[in-house]
Amino acid sequence: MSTPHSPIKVIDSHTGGEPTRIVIAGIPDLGGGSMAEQSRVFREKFDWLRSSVANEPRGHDAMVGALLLPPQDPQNLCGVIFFNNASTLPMCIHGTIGLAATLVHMGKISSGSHPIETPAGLVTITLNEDRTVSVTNVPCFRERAGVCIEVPGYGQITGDIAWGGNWFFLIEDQGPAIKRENITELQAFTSAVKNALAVHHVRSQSGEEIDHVECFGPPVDPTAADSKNFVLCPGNAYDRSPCGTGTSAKLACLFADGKIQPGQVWRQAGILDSVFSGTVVALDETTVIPTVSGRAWILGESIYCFDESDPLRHGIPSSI
Ligand code: PYC
Repeated sequence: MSTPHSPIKVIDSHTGGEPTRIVIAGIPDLGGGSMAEQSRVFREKFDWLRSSVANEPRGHDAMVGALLLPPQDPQNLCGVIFFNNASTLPMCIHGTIGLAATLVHMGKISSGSHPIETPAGLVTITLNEDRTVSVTNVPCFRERAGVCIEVPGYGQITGDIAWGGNWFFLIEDQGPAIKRENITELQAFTSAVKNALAVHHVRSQSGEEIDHVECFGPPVDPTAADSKNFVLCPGNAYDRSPCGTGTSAKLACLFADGKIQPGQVWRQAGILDSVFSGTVVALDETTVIPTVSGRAWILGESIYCFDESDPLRHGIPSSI
C-alpha cells in the first residue's frame, strides 16, 4: 500500500441538496497562473485527481469537486477550480457557497466579504448573519433569445442562450412538468435538447458548447419562490440545487426582457424546492452582475487512501 503523493484531504458540504467536495490538501503544483490557466493544466495533467474525487466509488455523478488554491493576487482570499464527473467548470455558485461554508468550518474566515479567483473571473462571497452566503458573480448576459430547435421526440423547442458563469439553454414551460416525480422524464428531455443543440451546431458566438440545459415552470408555493427549475449539467447529472450560475443566466434573461429591475429579488426554487435568491446590478442594457444567495451545510471530512493494488483507486472513468 502506498500514497504516491501528499495526502489528499477533502471537506464535503451540500448547498440546497447539491454536493460540493473541496480538496483542501494534496493538490499538485498547477503552475501558479490564472485560475483559467491552472484549470487547463489540471485537465491536461491531473485528470486522475478529478476522477478520484468526483467519480465513483468515492464520488457519484452529481458530485461537484473543487480545488482550494492560493490566489494569484494576494489581495484575494483564495482561488478555486470546480470540476464534476466529466471535466472542469468555469464557475459554480452552489460550489462557491459550499466553499464559503468550508472556509468558515476551517476557521479561515468568520464574517465580511472576500474576493475569490475562479476560471470565469473574480467573484465575491459575503457571509450573512443568517448563515446564508451571497455570491456576486462575473458579468452575465443573454446572448440570443427565442432560439428554435427541432428535438427528436419532442418537436420544436424554443429557448434562450445565456452566460451565467457557464453556458445555458433556458426553456420556459415546455417539456415535462417540473416536479420530482418527473426527474427521469426531465433528464430524458433535457438530454435530448442538449443532443439537438450539438447536432444543430448551436453554440455560443465565441464557439463554446452550450453544456447546461435549464427548464422552468411555476413554483409549488408562490409565496416561497417565483419559479421552479430543473438543470441538466455536463456529465448528465441534474443539479439538486436551483443552480446558481443557472439562476444568474435566468436573471440576465429576466433583465433583458424588462421583467426584473436592478435590486429586485428573484427567488429561484430547484427540483427539491430549495431556494436561491438573486438580484442584479446593471452594467449596461444587456449585461448584469448577479448576486445569488443560499446556504450550505458541512457534511464531513476525509483523508483519501490510494492502495496500489486497487485498480479503481483513481475512480471509475465516466465512460465505463
Ligand atoms: O450552482 O452554479 C451552480 C452549479 C453549476 C453546476 C452545478 N451547480
